[in-house]
Amino acid sequence: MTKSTYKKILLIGLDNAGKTSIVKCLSGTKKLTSFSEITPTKGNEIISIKVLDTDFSIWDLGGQEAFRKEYLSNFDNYIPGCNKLIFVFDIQDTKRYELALEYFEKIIDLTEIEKNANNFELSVFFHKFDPDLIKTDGLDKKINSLKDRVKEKLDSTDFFYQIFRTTIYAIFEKIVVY
Ligand SMILES: Nc1nc2c(ncn2[C@@H]2O[C@H](COP(=O)(O)OP(=O)(O)OP(=O)(O)O)[C@@H](O)[C@H]2O)c(=O)[nH]1
Ligand SMILES: [Mg+2]
Repeated sequence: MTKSTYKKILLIGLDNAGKTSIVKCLSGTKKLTSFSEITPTKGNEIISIKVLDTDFSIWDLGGQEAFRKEYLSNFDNYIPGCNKLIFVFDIQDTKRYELALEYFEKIIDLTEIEKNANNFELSVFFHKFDPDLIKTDGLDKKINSLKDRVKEKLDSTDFFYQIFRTTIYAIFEKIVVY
């Protein structure tokens, strides 16, 4: 029997970015109405999910201001042993791009100082990239400059990173039945 591995994931971003909804998707929620029952996360919640031989421990760090301050002051309570950090930006919340970037940059600085797991990875989710999103010229430009700022920050580190577009509304399926 193969030994199961353990991976710790930190999910970070401003309040309302969609972190808890993403966890629900990752845990395989089929009940779509459960998404409307999600309330803002108070502090941090640790969710365990087993996928094949890996036990994932997902730390969903509620993003309200008081909690953000706590993580930034005591990041050494959160980052040790972390294998993957996912930072979530709500790309529809253009008014708070600056605030989100400020938080992101502080988290990256602290991660550089504190992280100690081997093969640590970093992902950035450009979330709420919904299929019906109306991408006006203005929004496109804002998203591109957000991407440039994120890249600029991460290129100054030696982290391996990837940036993804994500949405919880990717529900169309096409499966051959005949
Ligand atoms: N349009 C859209 N809305 C989303 C998406 N993902 C989440 N939401 C909505 O965004 C709101 C906030 O979602 P949460 O998952 O509670 O956000 P959070 O980042 O956990 O917020 P905190 O717990 O306060 O840090 C909810 O109304 C969700 O339904 C998405 O992909 N697209
Ligand atoms: Mg939450």
